[in-house]
Amino acid sequence: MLNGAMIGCGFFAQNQMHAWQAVPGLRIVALCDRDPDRLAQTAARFGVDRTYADAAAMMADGGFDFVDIATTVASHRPLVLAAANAGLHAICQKPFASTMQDARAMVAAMEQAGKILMVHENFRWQSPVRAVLDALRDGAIGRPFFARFSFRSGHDVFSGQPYLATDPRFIIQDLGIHILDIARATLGDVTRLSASTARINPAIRGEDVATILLDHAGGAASVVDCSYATRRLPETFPETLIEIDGDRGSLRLEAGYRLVIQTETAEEVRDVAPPLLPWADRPWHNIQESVQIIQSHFIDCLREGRQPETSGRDNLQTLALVEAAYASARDGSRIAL
Ligand code: NAD
Ligand code: 89V
Repeated sequence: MLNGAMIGCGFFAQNQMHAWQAVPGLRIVALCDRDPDRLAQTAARFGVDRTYADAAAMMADGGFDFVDIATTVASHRPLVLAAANAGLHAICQKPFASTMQDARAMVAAMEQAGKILMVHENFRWQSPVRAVLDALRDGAIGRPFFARFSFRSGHDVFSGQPYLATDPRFIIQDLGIHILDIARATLGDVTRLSASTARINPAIRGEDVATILLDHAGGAASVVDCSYATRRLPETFPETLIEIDGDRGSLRLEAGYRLVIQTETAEEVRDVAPPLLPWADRPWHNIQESVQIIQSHFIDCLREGRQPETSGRDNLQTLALVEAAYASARDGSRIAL
């Protein structure tokens, strides 16, 4: 049996708690939140006895193998460093850090402690995205040379996550980070990038539209385009639509989780809709399923002593794209990575 402790009992941690309950051989034995109401409600909802307002006090009491850090970005560095000092494995929510310096410090501290650090970068674990990755790896369209990774929505994300309306950075840091990570998982690391951004919604502080052009090390080019200012039907939140051209065919992950693979001689259409887990609700079920998949992956890695696919070190590459996108959008430059 492995034991874990959750830090942060807010909006998204509820999904993480549900997902932990579905992982065999795993218990969340302690919860921590500075907000006493959220802490008490989450403890009652998931039947956890040990509760703390202070993460240091919880880690000092111990009795668990890892912490799951489900707080917003400002607290990530002190909490990950505290986990390293306490000799605990850690999962940390995205965005992992708001500077590369913070991110590198967290990776170094966990590596020195000899503990596993995974970033909860869950979008590449969505089963429709995995279907695309599998098709590519099976050679369904040959060698990819172009892709578009597109997330365009008018869904109100601000009511559940009010900080998204007030943070100076919005769509690249919150959502684009996932889509850039999918682009890396699909076509490999990036050598050059340029980006432009816009703020369409006057009621928010940061950018709600971003268009990012990427050159990948393997020779392919891609476009990552994101918008929370797009009013269209069908509303596709929270689907990432993907199209990839290869030298032997093309594939498209279309709205409604329809995967179309075309070659010169055949067309195959697959329904790759994610299942609606018993605790999930539409339209979030796609994301919720990926939470269960990534958390199961983390536990497999702990048991087998191997690095997660979405480790802290891997996430440095995704974060570098976020930083480069903001820098490019600011001054119009094309950035080498
Ligand atoms: P939230 O504000 O609703 O919850 C965060 C909680 O952490 C709050 O209850 C707060 O009191 C607590 N907290 C903050 N610092 C703390 C500390 N040092 N010690 C103890 N408690 C502390 O935020 P949220 O919407 O749940 O988002 C949390 C993170 O999850 C964000 O980084 C967000 O980007 C991410 N998120 C990820 C996904 C995804 O699909 N991967 C979806 C939504 C949110
Ligand atoms: O996945 C996320 O990080 C969320 C949302 C889908 C709303 O962008 O914040």
